[in-house]
Order: sequence, then structure tokens, then C-alpha cells
Amino acid sequence: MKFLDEAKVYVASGSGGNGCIAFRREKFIEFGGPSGGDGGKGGDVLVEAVDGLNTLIDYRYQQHFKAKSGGNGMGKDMHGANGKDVVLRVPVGTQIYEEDGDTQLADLTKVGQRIMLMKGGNGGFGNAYFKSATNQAPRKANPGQPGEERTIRLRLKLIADAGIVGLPNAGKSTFLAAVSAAKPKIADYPFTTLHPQLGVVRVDEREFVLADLPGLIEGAHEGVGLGDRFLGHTERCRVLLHLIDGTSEDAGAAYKTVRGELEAYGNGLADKPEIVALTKADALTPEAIKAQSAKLKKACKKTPVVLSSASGEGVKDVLRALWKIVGETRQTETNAPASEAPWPP
Ligand SMILES: Nc1nc2c(ncn2[C@@H]2O[C@H](COP(=O)(O)OP(=O)(O)OP(=O)(O)O)[C@@H](O)[C@H]2O)c(=O)[nH]1
Ligand SMILES: [Mg+2]
Repeated sequence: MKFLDEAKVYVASGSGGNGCIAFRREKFIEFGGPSGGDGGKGGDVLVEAVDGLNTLIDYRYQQHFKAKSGGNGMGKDMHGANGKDVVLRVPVGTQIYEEDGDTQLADLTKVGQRIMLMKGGNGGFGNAYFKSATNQAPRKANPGQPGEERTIRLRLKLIADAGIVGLPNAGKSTFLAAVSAAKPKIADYPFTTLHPQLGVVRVDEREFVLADLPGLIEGAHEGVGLGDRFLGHTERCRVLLHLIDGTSEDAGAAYKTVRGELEAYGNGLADKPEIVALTKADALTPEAIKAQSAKLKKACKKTPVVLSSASGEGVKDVLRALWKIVGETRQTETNAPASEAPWPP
């Protein structure tokens, strides 16, 4: 499945059907009276977060979604049919914005969450509706209300508990492959990973979702390399795993480069809890590990985990450290008062 995390779509709700003017005239039946039915309601536009989707790629192929109009009312008191709704199925984590891309309309964070984006127009009343004591034969019916139309932007921000950041070639994808069933592309050239990938990690009978991201380089916030737009996918992460290539020249400098980009991106990324690990330990001599760890420690002001996805060294430690934060933040969330408390209480 191809990955796409932004899409612009045009949506329109259905117009209501017109009311009808008709009179019942039948042989042998007296006082037939007005019998024009009401128009049907136009279809609504709904957006639903569904399971098993993690890309907006479908919206590359279809960008126009129109709900059906309601049917017109007819004689013999027949009501017009209601127009069919249109439901946009999106992955969990999708945000809906106005066309300007700034005003958020909705944020779908749970499977099955459904929002009404635009209501269809109501159908018009037929003349049977206007019959009254003083006007027994109204020649009046309403037209249906028009539907609405607008252009919206969909933006997917994946929902993962933890996200892996680091320079290209740091071993991010290799780590994800080592700890989950995900099969990311791994190669010894930069920018192997072009879009985020998720994996489910199990540690001590617990599960959490880990996201592997493309590499960041200096100037990413100005568009260098792949830019930093994909960092949007870490905005919802509870913790970041920052991997630093042990075979690089200076692990401390590598760390600072990525931190600089996280800070430049903003949106609270630099304030997220972070686990720091020095990778590819199997390819280093004990002296090199010591030297690189010291440089890294100086830069990040904590002791980095020494990690090797190849030999398995340190992998469990990293997962436990991640789970500790993921588990704790999940706990505080379940204890927190529900933000959408029912009303009246
Ligand atoms: N010896 C050794 N090599 C590793 C280890 N982890 C990754 N590598 C190698 O490092 C290279 C880059 O690994 P990737 O996992 O593709 O790196 P990445 O951080 O995902 O890189 P980008 O996707 O380009 O940002 C590959 O050749 C891996 O085989 C490790 O633990 N030990
Ligand atoms: Mg990669």
C-alpha cells in the first residue's frame, strides 16, 4: 500500500428534493384535496475513522465526493426518497482542515469515530402540508434546500506510542525490523526510508506501536533532504527513541544536529521524553564504544543505552525504557477525567 499523508478533496452534500403541488382527482371520490408530497432530504457528508488503513492514498485517485440529492415529492402524497450519504473512510489519526490548511475542523483519533461534516439540504414541503382550515386547496410548495459544498484538506498524523528519530543510516529501520514484524527497507545509503512505517512491539507481555521515520539532516526544517514534514507523525508519540550511529565520527555532534531539527520543527517535539541509544555496538571496539558514549553523554546529559540490532545487545533495555514511559502516560490518560463528559451529567 502506498503512503500518502495529505490530500485535498472536494465534498458536497445533497440538495433536498422539491415539494410537489398536486390534487387528488378521482372519479367517485369527493373532496380529493391537495396531495403533493414533500421532497426527500439530501445526503450528508460524513467522515469515519476505520481500522486497517494507514494511508490516504485512496484520495489521490478520487478527490470529488458528492452525496445524492433528495428525490422530489410526487402526487398521491408520495414523499421523495432521501439522498444517499457519502462516507469518507480515513485512517485513524486523520485531521480535517479547512481549505486554508490552518483551521482544524475535526481530529479522528479512534476507530469507529464518525463526524458529520456537512448536512444535506432538507426537502421542501408539498402542498398537502399547507392545507389548513382556511385554505383547503393551497397551490404552494417549497423548493428543497440546496446542499453545501467545500474543499477540505485531510492530514494524517499516525498514531504511534513511540517514534524513532535520527540521522540517515543510524539504524532506525533495522531496529524496527529487529523488534517487530514490520519489514522496512534497510540499506547502507542515506534516505532508504522515504515514509513512516509502523510496527507493533511486544515487551514483557505488553504491546505498543513504534514508528520508524525517514532520516533527518541538518537544515531539514528548511527543506534539506526529505525536509521535516514527516515529523508530524511523531507529534502524537508519547516518547521518542533517538538513535545515533556509533560508527559515525562524533556521536555527540550527530545528536545535536537532530535535536536542532526537532527544536526548529517545534510543536512540542523537543519537550517529549527521549530515550537515547548508541547503535551498531557490534561494529565497534570497546574503546570506541566508551569514547562515543562519553561524547554522547556530554551532548544529551544522560547515559545512552549501548545498542546493537544485529547482536541484540541493549535491545530489551531500550524497549523497557520506552514501555516505562508509554505505560505511564497511558495510565495518566485513563485516570484523567474524560474531556467529553456527557451533558447533562
Ligand atoms: N553492524 C551493524 N550494522 C547495522 C546495525 N543496525 C543497522 N546497521 C546497518 O546500517 C545501515 C543503515 O541501516 P538502516 O536501518 O537502513 O538505517 P536508517 O536509520 O533506517 O536509515 P534511513 O532510512 O536512510 O534514514 C544498514 O546497512 C544496516 O545493515 C547494527 O546494529 N549493527
Ligand atoms: Mg530507514
